[in-house]
Amino acid sequence: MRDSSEWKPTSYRTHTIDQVARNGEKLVGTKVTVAGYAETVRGRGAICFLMLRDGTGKIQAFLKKDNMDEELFDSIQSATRESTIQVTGKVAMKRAPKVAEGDPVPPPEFEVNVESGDILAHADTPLPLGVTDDVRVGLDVRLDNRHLDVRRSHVNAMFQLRSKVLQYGREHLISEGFQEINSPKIIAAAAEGGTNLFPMKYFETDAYLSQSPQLYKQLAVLGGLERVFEIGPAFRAEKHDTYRHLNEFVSFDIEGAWMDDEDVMGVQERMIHHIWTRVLENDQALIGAVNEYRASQGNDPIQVTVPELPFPRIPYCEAIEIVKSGGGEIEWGDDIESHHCDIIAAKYPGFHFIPRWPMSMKPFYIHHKDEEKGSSGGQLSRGFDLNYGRDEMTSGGAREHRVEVLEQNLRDVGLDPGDFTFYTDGFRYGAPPHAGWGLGVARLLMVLTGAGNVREVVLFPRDRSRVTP
Ligand code: AMO
Repeated sequence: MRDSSEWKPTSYRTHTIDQVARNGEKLVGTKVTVAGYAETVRGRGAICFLMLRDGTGKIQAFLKKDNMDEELFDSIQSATRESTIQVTGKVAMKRAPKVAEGDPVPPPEFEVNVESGDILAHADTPLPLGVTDDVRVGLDVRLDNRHLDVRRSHVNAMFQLRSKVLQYGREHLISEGFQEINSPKIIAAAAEGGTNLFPMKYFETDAYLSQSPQLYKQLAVLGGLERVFEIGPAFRAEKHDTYRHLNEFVSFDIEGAWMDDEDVMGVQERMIHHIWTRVLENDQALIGAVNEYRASQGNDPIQVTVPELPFPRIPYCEAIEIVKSGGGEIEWGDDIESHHCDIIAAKYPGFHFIPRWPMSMKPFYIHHKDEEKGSSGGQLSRGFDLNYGRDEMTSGGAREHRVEVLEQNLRDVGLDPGDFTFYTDGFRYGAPPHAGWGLGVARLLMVLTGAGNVREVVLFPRDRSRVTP
């Protein structure tokens, strides 16, 4: 399932299983060492077939008592499923299955004729979770046993897709001149409002876990780095219990100098376009593994369709009108909730931006949209969201770069500018206008993989009732 063609041998194997399977013809007669999990062990008496699986594929190992140490033969024959086993032997072509006349001849398959080996670790029985059998288990059991859950091929594929999304996102931003930074996660002041911070003891003083790299990515830009991005954890002490909220999530953030809200929406849509294009080009096998599982559960396949550029922009005021005309109850100044999003998504089924939110609904660092008022006369902002279906993927905006206005914004939301001097001082010596956004990685993955819950695409999720494993 993974392209391991460039992987080097390690102390435990000369080849990955996929390398043997792909190069079988060349390797026939060559001695190889492979290692993996025992998926099935069949055969009684003097012969035994071991199906061995590593992270790259599966191969049959053929064992004959006469050809090897008897004790080792017996222990492999009685090995429990998922035990880890290393085998050494010559590659051979498997006997071709009979095909009816006129039917296409399948490509040759290869096996390893085992001469020696080792059981590296025995698996306990019973397994708390079937790895290859289709046993339905709830999400909680899966998460309690994530170490086994990830061995399942569609789950493994989802986490490979997660890694690809980060890789393609990174490569796109680098191509647009952004550089990667790492901001502190132990902080003294809230970026997104003070109520949902996790407090922590920090030597003799109090500190918090960071909710967002917001203030620090801005400081990096003010400091002259111009275009930065960060992929890192964010912590929110919210008591939500939904399919899309976690208390720790990975936020994919950018910030750019000499840019406004429209400029960074452009960066966002080009990045998503690039991610989808690359997945379509390179990762059909991963999508296939997810779809194979979906089919087994009676679900429609996911389809990777590269979204058209530009994404629609539906300004907040227009979004409110769409919701109203679709029968939704909403007033100017209200948040756009999931059930409202459904009405908008019926008209705009793909990714769509909702720019120009009321200033009163956006954080203090967002820039006013000076020249424009909302339909009710309320102040609009240069803040936007990116939505897909009923979910918000991203929020962002142009930032307030005038220090007097910024301090007033802080006072307006009941915060003391004196607590933010580490941040506001960054604006005192010349501050370029700048903008940025923060994207929830797991939410984007829900769109790509068809997952119904962010927990499916987060390795070890943290929510109100889960801090282990
Ligand atoms: P915001 O708070 O909207 O904005 O967060 C940005 C994006 O992060 C994701 N997200 C979450 N994902 C899972 N669980 C959560 N509890 C959670 N909270 C947020 C969402 C959301 O759109 N500083 C701004 C960004 C900016 O303006 O640059 C911020 O953090 O997908």
